[in-house]
Amino acid sequence: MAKHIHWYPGHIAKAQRQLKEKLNLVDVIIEVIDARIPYSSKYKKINDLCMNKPRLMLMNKSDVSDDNYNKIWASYYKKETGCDVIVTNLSNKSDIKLIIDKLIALSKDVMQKRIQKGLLPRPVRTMVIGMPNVGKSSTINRLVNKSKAKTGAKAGVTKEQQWVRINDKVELLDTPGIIPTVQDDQFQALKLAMVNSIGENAYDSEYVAQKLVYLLCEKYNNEIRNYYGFEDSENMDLETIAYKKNWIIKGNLPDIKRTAQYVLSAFRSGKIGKFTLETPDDCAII
Ligand SMILES: Nc1nc2c(ncn2[C@@H]2O[C@H](COP(=O)(O)OP(=O)(O)O)[C@@H](O)[C@H]2O)c(=O)[nH]1
Ligand SMILES: [Mg+2]
Repeated sequence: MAKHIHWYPGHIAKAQRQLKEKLNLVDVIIEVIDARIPYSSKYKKINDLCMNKPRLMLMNKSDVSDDNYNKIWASYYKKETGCDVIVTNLSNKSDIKLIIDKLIALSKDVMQKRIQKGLLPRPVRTMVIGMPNVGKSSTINRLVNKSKAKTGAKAGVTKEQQWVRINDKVELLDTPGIIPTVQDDQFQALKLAMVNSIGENAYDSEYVAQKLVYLLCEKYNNEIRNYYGFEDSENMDLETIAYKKNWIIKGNLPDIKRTAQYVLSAFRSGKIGKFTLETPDDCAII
């Protein structure tokens, strides 16, 4: 099995430049990360990118991540970054309201500074950034639906982008900023693949699924044993799962391909349980 995860950095410098141009237009940045991998889904050079602008961090997908670690990570990042951090499940209306409330709170500081600089008051401008698949578009959609906003083009913004009025205090850029998942660390790349943040053709699903089973066994041994029905004597691997399911292909071999897909989707949907794949300790951060 090919072990290396590949990516194609050719377009990345250009994307980074375009992202910076967009970030220049906003006052407050909404940074979305995946709560199942709070370290690997967070861009390490975010401070350089965000130029000291106030930031609201969303640790998203809390419905499929470990409640205990949601709390640990949120307070860890609050302390480390000084940003407001909220744990979100975008299906929760109350979480959408919380995001809006936090934006309004942050907008007070921003507007105060504008007034001090002698600038005219206006709604605070915000945009959503993050790696692929963390929930950027969902965040935008939920904020916009909530506001039943009318959209309107604004001067100085390219025509593909529009400011959407969330309420009389907040305007949101209707397209997210995508931070490419460039990872020089193969273990981080592997975890991004596990949560579906890397395109499927960049990795070997069977390899990633097997590593996922091992990692979950390390962290959530009981839950995994129960879900797959592993006996003490059995290897906790794809082959065993395939035989248990009776997924056999020609030559009486276990159908590893099918098993890998099953394992990945069971984890990603949260069917097995609410799991977080990394802790501040095992990432030895910053
Ligand atoms: N379980 C769960 N899934 C979510 C949540 N927010 C978004 N998603 C899902 O994650 C996937 C990627 O979301 P999307 O907004 O397209 O991510 P983007 O690539 O960052 O724009 C979609 O299938 C969403 O339905 C959440 O809070 N919980
Ligand atoms: Mg999107």
